[in-house]
Amino acid sequence: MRSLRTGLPLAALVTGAALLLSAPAAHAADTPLRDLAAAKGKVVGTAVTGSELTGGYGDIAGAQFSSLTPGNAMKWGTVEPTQGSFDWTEADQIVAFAQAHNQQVRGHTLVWHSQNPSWLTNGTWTSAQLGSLLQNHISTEVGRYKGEIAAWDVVNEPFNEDGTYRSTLWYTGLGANYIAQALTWAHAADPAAKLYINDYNVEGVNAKSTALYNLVKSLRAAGVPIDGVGLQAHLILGQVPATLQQNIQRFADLGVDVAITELDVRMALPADATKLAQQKADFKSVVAACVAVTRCVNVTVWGFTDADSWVPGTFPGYGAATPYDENYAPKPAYYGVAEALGGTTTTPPTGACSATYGVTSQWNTGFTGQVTIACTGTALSSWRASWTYGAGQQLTQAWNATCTQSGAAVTCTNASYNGTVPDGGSVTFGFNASWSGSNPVPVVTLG
Ligand code: G2I
Repeated sequence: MRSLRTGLPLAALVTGAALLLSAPAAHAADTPLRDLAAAKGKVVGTAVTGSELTGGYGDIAGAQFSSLTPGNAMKWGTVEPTQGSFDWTEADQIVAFAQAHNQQVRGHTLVWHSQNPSWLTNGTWTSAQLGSLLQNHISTEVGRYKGEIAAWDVVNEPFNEDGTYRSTLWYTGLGANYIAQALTWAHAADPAAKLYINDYNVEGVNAKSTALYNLVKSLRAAGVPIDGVGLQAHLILGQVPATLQQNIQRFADLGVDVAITELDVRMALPADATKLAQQKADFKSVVAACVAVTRCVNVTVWGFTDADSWVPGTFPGYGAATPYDENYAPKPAYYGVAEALGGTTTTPPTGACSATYGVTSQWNTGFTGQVTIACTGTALSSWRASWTYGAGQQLTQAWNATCTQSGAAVTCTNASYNGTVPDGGSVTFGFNASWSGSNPVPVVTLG
């Protein structure tokens, strides 16, 4: 039997005491995204947080994606918080996970105006000092991971919206040539890594993307090692640029690769079925534009779950920007990606409610558990959750639900006050139970 949610054998999931396992009403496509992408000659990736790479999050990251980008772990402020003292813990963890799962790593990012250590941004440096600091940083980090990184976002976000150079410590201190220098230093440290310039709001043909285009063209003409362009694609619902594919194509025609590096599609909360359907169409059209251009090599989402997205923290009132909901159930957007990669959807992705079982604490004879019922794109007015205990566990008490156990079969129905699960909302009930020997996590059925 295979988990509908992750595509992994269930046995592979049943590890760890507090593992969450859900039984979504909508079924994940049978073929993982990474296999669909491979059949199209593409790589599909996600940004990740190293500390999360266990349990259900790790299962999905490993099963569905063929590329990982550290969301923050390789930024200068993370790896060298104090000058000369390095912390590679999270970056190493992500690289090791990727290698264990036969995944590429996109290194992100070497030269940026943001998330730099304060010793760097607060220092006073001559141009020569700044140049050697940057060269050392690039040589150290790229050198450490030599042979292990498929592509580096060497320079991140160098342009203003009007196509002029952004005034950063690098531009101000070193002039526009910092870009060529950074690429050259990175190439010296790992000649096999593909070197990218990465920016946002450069998905369609506009002043900013044209400035990027002209820069790449001139770098190519000057023999500077530039292999690719990253289009971040932090998009707003319903606003995929009509010129996306044309724009990807014009970069490809310069002789560089293109990657969609940070795809997400944010919406005003709460999510509802109409918005989720639009989001599916948006994800699908972005992935389809990449599939249509041979040199578009990678589509990476900026976090695969709404539980791990930068959007709500930066745009209050907005969220639900990724292909999986906060309970790790695939959303319509997931199927949009799958369909653009040639996959077929086994059930209509109009909406789903899922039940997620978790053990919240456990002691030698008993444990406390909970089940969360969550809906996106649809709603419930009453519910029943049932499961079978496989190792003699016995319910002793339940709250926020009426539960009965007959033999191994447990059935819980809503209390008088919590039958309604709204679209975009959830309900949780809890229980105590006894166990001995082992306490395997059951699969919960809703119905
Ligand atoms: O801002 C979205 C992305 C735009 N393009 C470049 C990406 O590198 C950038 O990623 C985000 C991360 O996803 C966020 O996680 O960059 C943000 C910073 O500009 C990251 O946010 C930071 C928070 O601001 C910090 O408070 C927090 O300590 O994440 C840090 C680590 O969780």
